Amino acid sequence: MKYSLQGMLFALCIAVLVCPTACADDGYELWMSYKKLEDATILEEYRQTFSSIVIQGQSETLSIVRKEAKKGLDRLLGADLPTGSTLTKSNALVIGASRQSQLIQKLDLSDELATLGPEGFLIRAIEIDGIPSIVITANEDTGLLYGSFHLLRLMQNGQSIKDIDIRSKPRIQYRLLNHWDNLNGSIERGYAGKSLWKWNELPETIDPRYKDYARANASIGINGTVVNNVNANPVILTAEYIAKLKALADVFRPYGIKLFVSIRFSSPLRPASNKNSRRGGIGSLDTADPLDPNVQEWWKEKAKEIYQSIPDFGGFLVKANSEGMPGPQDYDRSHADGANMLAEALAPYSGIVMWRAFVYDADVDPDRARRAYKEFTPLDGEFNANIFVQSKNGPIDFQPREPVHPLFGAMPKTPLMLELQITQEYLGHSKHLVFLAPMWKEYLEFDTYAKGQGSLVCRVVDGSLHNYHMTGIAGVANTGSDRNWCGHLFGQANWYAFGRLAWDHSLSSEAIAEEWIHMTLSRNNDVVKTIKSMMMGSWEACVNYMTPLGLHHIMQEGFHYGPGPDHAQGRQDWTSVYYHRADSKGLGFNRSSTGSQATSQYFSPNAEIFDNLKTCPEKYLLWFHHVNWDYKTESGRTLWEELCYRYHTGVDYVKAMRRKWAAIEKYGASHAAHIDQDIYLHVQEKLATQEKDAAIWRDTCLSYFQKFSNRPMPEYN
Ligand code: GCV
Repeated sequence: MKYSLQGMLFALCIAVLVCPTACADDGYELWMSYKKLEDATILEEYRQTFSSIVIQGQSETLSIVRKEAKKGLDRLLGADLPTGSTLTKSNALVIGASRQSQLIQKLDLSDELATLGPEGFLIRAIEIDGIPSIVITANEDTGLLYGSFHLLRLMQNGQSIKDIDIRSKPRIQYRLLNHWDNLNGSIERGYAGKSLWKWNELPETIDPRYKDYARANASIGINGTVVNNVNANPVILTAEYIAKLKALADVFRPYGIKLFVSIRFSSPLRPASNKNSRRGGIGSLDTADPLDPNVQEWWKEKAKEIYQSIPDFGGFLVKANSEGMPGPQDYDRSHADGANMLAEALAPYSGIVMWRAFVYDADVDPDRARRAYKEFTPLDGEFNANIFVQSKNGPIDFQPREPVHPLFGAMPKTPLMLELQITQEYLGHSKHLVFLAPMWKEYLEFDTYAKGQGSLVCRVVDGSLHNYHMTGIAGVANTGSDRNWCGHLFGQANWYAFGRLAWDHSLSSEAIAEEWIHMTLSRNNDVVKTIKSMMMGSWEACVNYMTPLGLHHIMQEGFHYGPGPDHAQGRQDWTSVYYHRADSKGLGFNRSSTGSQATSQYFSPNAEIFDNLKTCPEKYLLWFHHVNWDYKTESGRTLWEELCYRYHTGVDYVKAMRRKWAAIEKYGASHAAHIDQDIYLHVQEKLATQEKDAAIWRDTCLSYFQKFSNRPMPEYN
């Protein structure tokens, strides 16, 4: 051997030391790489503003705050700021809660803090003992953590903080990720590798990534996580797994994140003989009837056991009587009976139940879109106080675009938790660049008219419309073991956007996109503008090349990636033909008053607007109507021509995204704008796949529908 072991070790150490700045960016740091600011003016302002970091108080959360503030400021400023607990130098960043900080006590901010709740924060430029300071304060340490991340976000965005004066608190109380992670490490609808949770290593081994995950969530205000799939394995509630859950909860706690689990309703039953069955349990009972005292006792004992290990355990998420999962209806009991039994077991510990409304039993109604509404609205008022009914944004299933679920606004006595999907099950998996904030805003800003004009979905969800006593929003996670967390680098933007909107749904998609780009990719104006322009139209483009004009559920069966408009086998409401109903006359599902009458589930005037072909927004046309091929659309084109046009427009948008991305290649690693070469190539490759597969969508769907329309394909350049 030519090289000594010592020499090799030395080289390795050097590489490790140099790496944080010189190594290629692999996306691991998400929006928190805190790259040094390039703008000399703002850099100077920040350097003048901060010469030390002063934090008074002790807690695990405060240690995290200290580390984050130092890391962030040092990296952004290219400095090495002293940290301490006394204000000796001028111009400090002072962080603390008056409970533990004399410096904060002196400021007498109690009146203002009284309005901020347990998670809100205040950031203000203010003098303390004549020393100009930037103060971050809150009622609880979690608020200090959120405030610190917010300040760092503003600085990453190059905003002046000279006269900063911000008070912020979340509009929604429960802001949760839902992981559809299985105990064997796979993820249902996961496209970024395996599950982050290494169940076989827990509780002894704590993967460092658990902390990084919690930190990322805290940075965007997410305060809870449901760690396992709603298609739940009952084993999650065994003593062995409770010990593992406790280990995770201990990691998450200082980041303000509560742990929740999905449970299987039949858990009290004996294990099923078939391991793949969705029916068995982990107990020894022969019923899971929610009105049976033994079953009730079983759940009470289980709750007690969980809370002995995890005193701040959040509660249960339940998928019941849906897609083969067991539930109270197996015993002729209602959803409310089932949810109330679990809620009673959790109530002594302040735990909650999130009972999913994703049910679509064919016996309820021939139209799948009408089923959940019909099952749940009669139960309004029958759920215990610590229960959410959790509903997806639309009445079918996270389609590229759906009208809002008619349940929103229709359950004034039951807190509704909105379930969004961050993972792109029906939106190109982690292969397509699709920025989802504009879609989520479309739902949040939809006017239900439940209590007249202005009854927006966001007001249902934040509780202001019906005075809900608790409020919640959940996002089905897109994270996995891939080094960059989300598979596609731009998938990170959706995780980020979900957290930001959960905190404040009034933020615009543009503002969120801009923040994320600045923090993740570049602060160069041209680059930011270009990338933002790619992101902003990417969802509409995806709708166009997959399911324009209100089409839905025409994906490849099961896999849900490519097109499968001809799928006609098996369960009817899983086939494509059930949804598009193409025939020689036209296309679309008649849900109007002459059809399934799904339009009648909406409040007036939405019901009438959707019901009338002439007033129905074109984005929902084929959702609510069966439309003749020669029907004249708003553009003057016939339905057939418009359909062709939309499919082409979608693909053209992806082509344009590729061109735009190519145009920023000049901003390589050597340029101040600094798009890392590896990131550049990663996105370039993904966009090439997206263009190819978008064209497959267009060509497959158009040639399939042409067989029914019998009209020529218009020419496009
Ligand atoms: C977790 C759809 C998805 C399923 C998912 C289900 C649900 O049907 O395809 O993978 O199951 O929704 O939300 O429960």
